[in-house]
Amino acid sequence: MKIIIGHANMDLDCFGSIALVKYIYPDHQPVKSQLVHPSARKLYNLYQYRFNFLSPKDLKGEKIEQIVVVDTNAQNRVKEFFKYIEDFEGEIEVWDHHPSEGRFFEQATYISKPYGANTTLIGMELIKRGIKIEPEDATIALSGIYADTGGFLYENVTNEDFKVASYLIENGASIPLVREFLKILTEKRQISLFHDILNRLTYKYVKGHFIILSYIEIEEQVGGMAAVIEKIFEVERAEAIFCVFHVNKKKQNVVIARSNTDSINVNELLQQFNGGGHIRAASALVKNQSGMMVIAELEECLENSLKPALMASDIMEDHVEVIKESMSLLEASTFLEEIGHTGAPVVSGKGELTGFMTLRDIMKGRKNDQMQSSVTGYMSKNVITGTRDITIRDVEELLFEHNIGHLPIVQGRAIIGMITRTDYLRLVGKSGQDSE
Ligand SMILES: [Mn+2]
Repeated sequence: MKIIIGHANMDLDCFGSIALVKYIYPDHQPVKSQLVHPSARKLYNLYQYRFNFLSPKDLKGEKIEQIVVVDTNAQNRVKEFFKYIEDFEGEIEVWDHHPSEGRFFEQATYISKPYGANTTLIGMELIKRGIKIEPEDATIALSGIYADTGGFLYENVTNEDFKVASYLIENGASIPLVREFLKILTEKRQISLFHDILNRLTYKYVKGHFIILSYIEIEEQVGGMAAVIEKIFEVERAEAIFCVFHVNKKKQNVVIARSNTDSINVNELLQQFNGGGHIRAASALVKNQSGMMVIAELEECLENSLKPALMASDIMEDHVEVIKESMSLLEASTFLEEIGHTGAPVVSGKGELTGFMTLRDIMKGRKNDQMQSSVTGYMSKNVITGTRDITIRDVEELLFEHNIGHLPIVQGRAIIGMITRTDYLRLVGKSGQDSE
């Protein structure tokens, strides 16, 4: 017998991988993990008949000649299958998109590339071989790619993910179905939990980071709590969220944390509660403690371990080109052209900030034929400024609320730096995101 297996707690990318890998190994039987991840249950319910899954128990007493492993390379994530396989001497082929995690199967053949989704890895092979697939499989596979790349928005997304997505559309994948499978709050109790938590969020600034804390009591643990937290995190503007669920029946606390910046490592933070996970997604189980105690400890932990957030002084340009009050509009216009800027702060003889002059202001003067008059009559005098210790979040708010392209950073009335939209875009453009 030859089999295909994925990781325990099968998710959409796992199903997508199996749907495609069947075209490469038509004689292999897929075997299903005992657990299906809540995010993949709907798809599984609707399509299980297509896969014809065996369960791990069916492997008992069978002679297994070859095992194809998809979407994982970690032996502890496939141990439920190996439990039933005796004296395995066959071949193992691993199709996995986590190459950075190393190679844990000895003597296995590896097909490994760091694409956003594992489904992509297999899809690229189908494209290479010119294989056409059925629309149902294309839909399943496309759901896998959407899930693992966060709808092509996670930093892990690659050119190949888009290529395979396009191939799947060509083969009849249904976007309405994919959209249906990607809804993460699928159960009524998830939605009511979503509202309960939203009503009880506490916002907190810790060393310049904007953090959400939430505490909620529930009777018993339900599936899909992490999905609820992720949905809340999606609509809120915080950099990290920590939710403590106090489970009354068991008198224990489930802590779920998410972060959207590598500067808040929730894995390290929750290790202090014997939990863990990834930099941006982690959880912990805390027994024999009141939920409020856990919240208090979390706050203390954050105060002690968070590094200060980036401040204006970290991203501002120190050297600022300024227009002098004594200049005429014509001089200011030539000056802006020389430095290649669309605007600059205006300073008095004492070097104090008194206004801001843009090319648009100069245009007004040109229309009125006033190019020889002083900049002071045409500059805007109400200048929005920041100080060196405001956070990036404050900078963002100032830029967008006032719809300005330049934010002079001042100390008293002296200009000490400048942040532009370009600086902001550069900073946000390089911030990272986690992958599955
Ligand atoms: Mn995956």
